[in-house]
Amino acid sequence: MRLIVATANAGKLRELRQMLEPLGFEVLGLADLADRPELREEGDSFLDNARSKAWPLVQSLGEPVLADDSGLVVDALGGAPGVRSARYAGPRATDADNNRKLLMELEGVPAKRRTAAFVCALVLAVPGLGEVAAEGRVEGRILERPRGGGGFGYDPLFLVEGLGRTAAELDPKTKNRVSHRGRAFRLLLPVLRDLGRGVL
Ligand code: ITT
Repeated sequence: MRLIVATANAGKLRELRQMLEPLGFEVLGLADLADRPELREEGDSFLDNARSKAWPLVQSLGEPVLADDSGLVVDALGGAPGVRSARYAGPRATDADNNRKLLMELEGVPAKRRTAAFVCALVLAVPGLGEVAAEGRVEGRILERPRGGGGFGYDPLFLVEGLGRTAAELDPKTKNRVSHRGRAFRLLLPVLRDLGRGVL
């Protein structure tokens, strides 16, 4: 069974594919679709934004869609970059630009006040049925310089609570086990299994 993942982010797609393929799904990202509606993310919550990526696609394709909206919430920055994580350093910001801006904003903030969390909202929207949503979270701390070559986005700056390693120092399986995305995914697992088996 096909499952469209409403993302243009290659890092997210890679991780979600690793989680979904063992359930028997053929996973397609936005880049695999011939034409797609413009997806807007203007909400103030990860959940609203995930919904607004999932439903226009369900409407235009008539098949199930999984959407991910995620980001980094930094306590010393009042929750920023939050839902604006992808565009933190500007509308066309790269991961490197965003990481640079984050380090600048946190300059002089001591280690014990650099607490943060990654949050991920997943919405599975199924035509004619409705949606299920889940949110996952992982706690951590922002380092003063990047470490590790894996993952994507803010991973090299995010020291995962209790592991002593950044998210970019984890192998893909370990990242999926402890990450915000992995946690949200496991909450949706029973429904995804039923969808995959065609009994939803
Ligand atoms: P789509 O909307 O097409 O899915 P996007 O990259 O714009 O792609 P978001 O609006 O959800 O997605 O932004 C997510 C931001 O948070 C983006 O800057 C990511 O780099 C960052 N992010 C999310 N999950 C992450 C993770 O597991 N590791 C590192 N950074 C992450």
